[in-house]
Amino acid sequence: MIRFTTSGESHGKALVAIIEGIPAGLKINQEYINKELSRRQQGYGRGKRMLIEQDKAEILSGVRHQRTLGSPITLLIPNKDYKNNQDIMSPFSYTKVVKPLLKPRPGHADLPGLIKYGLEDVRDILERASARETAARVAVGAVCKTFLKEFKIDIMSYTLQVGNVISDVSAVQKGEFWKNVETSSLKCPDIKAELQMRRLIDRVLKKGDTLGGKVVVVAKNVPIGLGSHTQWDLKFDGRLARSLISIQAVKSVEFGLGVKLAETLGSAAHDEIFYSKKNGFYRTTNRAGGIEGGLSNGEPITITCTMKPLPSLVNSLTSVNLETKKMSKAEVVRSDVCAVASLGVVCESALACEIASAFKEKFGADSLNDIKNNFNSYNKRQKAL
Ligand code: EPS
Repeated sequence: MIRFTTSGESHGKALVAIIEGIPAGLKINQEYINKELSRRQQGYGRGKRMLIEQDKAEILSGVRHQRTLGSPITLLIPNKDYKNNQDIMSPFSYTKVVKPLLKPRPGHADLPGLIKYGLEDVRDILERASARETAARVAVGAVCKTFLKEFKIDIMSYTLQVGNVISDVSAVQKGEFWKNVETSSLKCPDIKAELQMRRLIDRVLKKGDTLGGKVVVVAKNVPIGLGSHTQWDLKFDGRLARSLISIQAVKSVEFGLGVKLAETLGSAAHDEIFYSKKNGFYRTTNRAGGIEGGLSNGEPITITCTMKPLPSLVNSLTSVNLETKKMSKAEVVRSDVCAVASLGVVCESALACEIASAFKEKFGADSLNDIKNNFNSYNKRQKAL
């Protein structure tokens, strides 16, 4: 198993992540981790906070002379904005009076969080609920992606939709697709749609509102047989869905054809099986999104995630003052208009961690070389079929 935990508040001193289960002998490249962190920070529609932060991860443990030791890996990402919030976030004494935030924002963890934890200041909840935490997940994801790359497993994502603007993916030339995604300010392969998305973001910003959207995340070269049909909590789609739906603001996760399956006939909903001596078993469609019966089937894992419009609104919604119990507008705090482009990178990371974990369970060992041996012998068995 590979597992991780994160810690840290949005405007506190730093975010921390501890990853356990990465095998020994994996070469870690700090620049790659920082590149992934920077990809997450980009995107048209992000707020002013992104002008303050330039995320970099410091490795505190688990890596020696660029190689993993098999021990827990600790990553630390300082929050540059801490210096502007030292009184607000001080663990002990503070010099200035810090006014509590008393009007919970609908759609956030503010109200249920305060009630559950018996606290009074909305900030006590929002600091940890903030999507700033996803920076730590991306640092973890970069380590897991590094592990998966040893087995040629690649994970990428693109923006399918922002608000009501949908990219016409079929109109994009195959050779241009991923090039467009990485150069697009919204990670959108369809350049025309990207322009419309940007205009929409500009209009919505002026109104003090926010936008959601959809991203598609794809994992290529995942071997057949990750996950299992034998028990509910071993099913691969269930595991991947949990890792993705736990990302801040993600409200739905669809595999392959997803919700379209409701209106599709059975004869057009599945991926027929073919065989050739050269390719072994193969498919000509991937409607299942690479998972059948809770097991990866060797096709690209293809998942669409929907993000709700961010609930921190400049034109804020109706709420109640916690002290007076009088109707009031919710707190207005700095935020983004649209974070869909960042979501893609976070989804890649979440997927990388869960795939890496299932991969290690299947081919498990403490050293990377032992895992490679197990993987090669499994591939040999498959080829002999
Ligand atoms: C967020 C609010 C904004 C975002 C933040 C997520 O932060 P702030 O309140 O400091 O302006 O910028 O995202 C990040 C800081 C980040 O690194 O992605 C929220 O409320 O979730």
